[in-house]
Parts: sequence; C-alpha cells; structure tokens
Amino acid sequence: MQLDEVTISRAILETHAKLFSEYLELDIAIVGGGPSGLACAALIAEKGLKVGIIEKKLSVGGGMWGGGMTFPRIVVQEEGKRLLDHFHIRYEEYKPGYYVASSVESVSKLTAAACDAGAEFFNLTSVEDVVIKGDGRVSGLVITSTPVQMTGLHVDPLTLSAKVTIDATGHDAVVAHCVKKKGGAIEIRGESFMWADRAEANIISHTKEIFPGLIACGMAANAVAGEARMGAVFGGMLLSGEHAADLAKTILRDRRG
Ligand code: 48H
Repeated sequence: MQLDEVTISRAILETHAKLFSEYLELDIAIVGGGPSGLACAALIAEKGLKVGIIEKKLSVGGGMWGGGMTFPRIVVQEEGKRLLDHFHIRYEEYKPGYYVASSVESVSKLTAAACDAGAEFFNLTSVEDVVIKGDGRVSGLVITSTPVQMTGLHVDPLTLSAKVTIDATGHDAVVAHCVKKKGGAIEIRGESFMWADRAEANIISHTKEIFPGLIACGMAANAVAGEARMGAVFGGMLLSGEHAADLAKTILRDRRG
C-alpha cells in the first residue's frame, strides 16, 4: 500500500474536528487529568454519560507520575484499596493498611480505564474562564490552546457547554478561581500545612458542589476548603474522584426531576 501525506493530514483533521464538534456539548466536563480527574472520568463514563477531560498539558496524569519526590511509587491507604482493585492497579502491602503501587502503572491504568469507559481527552487545552448566564450556574467553559496561552498570542478562545463541571485542577483550583475572579460567591481558603491523616480523612467532605454546576474534586477540593495537604498518599484522590462522580450523577438526575 502506498501512503499519501495529504490523506494522513486529512484523516487527523477531519476525525478530530468531528469529535471536537460533538464534544462541545457535554454532560460532564472534567478540568484536569490528574489522578482525581481520571478516576472521576472513568467512573462517570462507565455509566454512559458524555464526559470530556480538558487537560492543559501534553500528557495527563498530573502530579501522579513522579510519585514521591521522583521515586515512582505512590501509597494508597486501606480505604482506597478497593479502587486500586477496580482499576486493576497492582500493589504490595508495605505495612498493614499501606499499599504501594507504581506511579507509572497507576496513571496508565486510570487513563486506560477512562478511555475504555468512553471518556474523551482534550489535551493541550487550557480552561481560562467559565460561562455563567441568567440561571447563575456554571454552564460551560472557555477554552484555549495551551501553546497559544504560553506564547501570549492574542487569539480568541472557543467555548463548550457542560451540564456539570468538575474542577480537578489540583493545588491551584483554577476553575474555582475563575468563578471568584469575576465575582462569583466562592470562598477559597487556600491549602494548609502537611497533615496527611487529616487531609485524607476530610477530602470527601470537601468534595462537593462549591458553586451551582461546579464540583471541586481532588487537591482542588482541599485547597478551596483551607484543608491540609497530604504528600504522596493518593487514596484520597481516587476516593474524591469517585465521590465527585456520584455527586455529578445526582445533580444530573435531580435536574431531570
Ligand atoms: C486544564 C488544567 C488547568 C487548566 C491545571 O495536580 P493534579 O495531579 O490534581 P489531583 O487533584 O488529581 O491530584 C493531586 C496530586 O497530584 C497532588 O498534587 C497531591 C496528592 N499532592 C499532595 C501534596 O501534599 O502536595 O492534576 C491537575 C491537572 C494537571 O494535569 C494540570 O495540568 C491540569 O489539572 N490543569 N487543565 N485547564 N486551566 N490547570
């Protein structure tokens, strides 16, 4: 078979343009493809909802790739072990209740699970603002190409709509800040000191709808709530992703009535 360069280019352009156009209207927009966003995406998409993950960087995985201080291992506590099992992530028990997994395997299997469940990825895409109209809820996202953002070129963004948005942008809680910057009533307390036990115990209660249509998930949930950080223990990230998925489903169901 002879390959034609223009056909290769057209294959990429036409298929992605079609997908992108289709995914401009989402059930759930997940901003940030770190561990909490990936877990959330996989667990919502498994239920047949239309989920898009918008990730600013070239690769998803966020702060999980590097494990603890570049040692590519993560710790997951007892409560999160069932999610390691769910995503087929292998682990060894270091001490009772402390499970250690490869950070690379963890990111890869979470990503594969999200793909297999039907979530779509939009990488190199940065969220820079939100859509809030008369009903007062976050109903969409303003997105731009990360290279455009990085170079500071004056190029106008595009917009997508989402029934529910999940802020899974980690320490920076970017979407929450977008809402607050334009006068939305969100109190962002900022992350507190390292206290792993406390941070992990409280992350589920902080994973909630922080503004109509917007759920804070993962490290963003603790950052908004003024909660402690936890270092390289990741059970809370997976459990927060799971909880955000359940909340999003409930919001959609309640809105349908
Ligand atoms: C699109 C964006 C934007 C934007 C950022 O940081 P993450 O890994 O987030 P979590 O919450 O899933 O996991 C946190 C964990 O990695 C961590 O940092 C821990 C446990 N720290 C503890 C401690 O003590 O330090 O991923 C967030 C993702 C990244 O991939 C960003 O690139 C992406 O969000 N992102 N995507 N538009 N504007 N901003």
